[in-house]
Amino acid sequence: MAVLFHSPDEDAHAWRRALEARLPGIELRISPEIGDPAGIEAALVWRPPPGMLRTLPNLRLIQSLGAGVDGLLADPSLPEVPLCRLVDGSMTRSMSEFVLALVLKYHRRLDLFARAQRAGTWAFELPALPAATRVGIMGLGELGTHAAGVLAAQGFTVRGWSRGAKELPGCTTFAGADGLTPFLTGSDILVCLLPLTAATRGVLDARLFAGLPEGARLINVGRGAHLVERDLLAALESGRLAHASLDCFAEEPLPPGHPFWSHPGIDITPHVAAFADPDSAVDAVADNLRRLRDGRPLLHLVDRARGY
Ligand code: NDP
Ligand code: OXD
Repeated sequence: MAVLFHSPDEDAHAWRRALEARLPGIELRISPEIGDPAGIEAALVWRPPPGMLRTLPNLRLIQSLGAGVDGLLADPSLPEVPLCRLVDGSMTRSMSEFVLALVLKYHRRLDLFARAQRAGTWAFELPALPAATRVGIMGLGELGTHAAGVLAAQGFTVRGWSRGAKELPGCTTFAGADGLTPFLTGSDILVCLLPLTAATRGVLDARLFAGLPEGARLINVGRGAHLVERDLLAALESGRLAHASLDCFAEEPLPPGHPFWSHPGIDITPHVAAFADPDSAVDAVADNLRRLRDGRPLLHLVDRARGY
């Protein structure tokens, strides 16, 4: 089976080695060297240029190399073949690690101490116990559920919000539009781990910030377009939000001169919250390729109507 590989952010040769070890005989064609497009039956992709997949007449599977498929679904010419997203333990663990690091930064007041240092102030303050810090996670899917467990194990008070009702051990859960207000009221640190869909675009806006406790912190590891940027700047200005940690941006890389770069209330990371190590993620990808070959049901299919 010939399989296209396109991912500007990853080591294609590491993926080739890992796939060949699991699927002897696989023909991995690394873009732009794709050979005869008619021979390609599956595409393993992260951020392919719009229109690229439309040129493959015999494509039967689009396997995203990322968890989020908003970029793929934004391509109006995306072929109507099964689209699967990446669910992988290494990615899930790296996201939880990152969220925990940022929650600890806020819980231990490291943002305030950094500010105090810049002002030359000895801002002595001991932290409360983790249980006194309420962390609210928007999105209780593969990543949000795991992060909730890691935070709960660390002793934080964890709350979660999802579209449909869920029960998670150690986490108070809320669902849907009716659950949003009570969820927000009790979230000192808000973590966005939603997929970007028509329903969630711009969800992190002034109205939502107004529902949080005064001085709340925001961690956005979902997508940049979840956030209404001017509303964040206004919320930081008014003190409604004390600080924000942003990993994803509407435009990436964040353009030079963007007000977020120099804002004292914003920490920026360059979309690195979670990553899939090929030696781990290859198992999920190889499994779906085998399923495709054998005509068995694919795993982690995206519901295109829902958008995730
Ligand atoms: P999942 O599809 O497993 O989970 C999505 C969760 O969001 C589900 O709990 C779902 O609810 C909930 N949700 C979706 N729409 C709504 C809505 N309208 N209102 C309330 N809840 C909603 O996704 P993952 O956990 O695997 O990934 C989440 C996102 O994380 C990705 O889409 C991507 O954008 C981002 N990501 C960022 C990375 C980074 O490095 N910054 C790396 C990887 C992912 P329900 O359970 O009811 O369906
Ligand atoms: C993803 C990402 O969606 O890296 O996997 O953002």
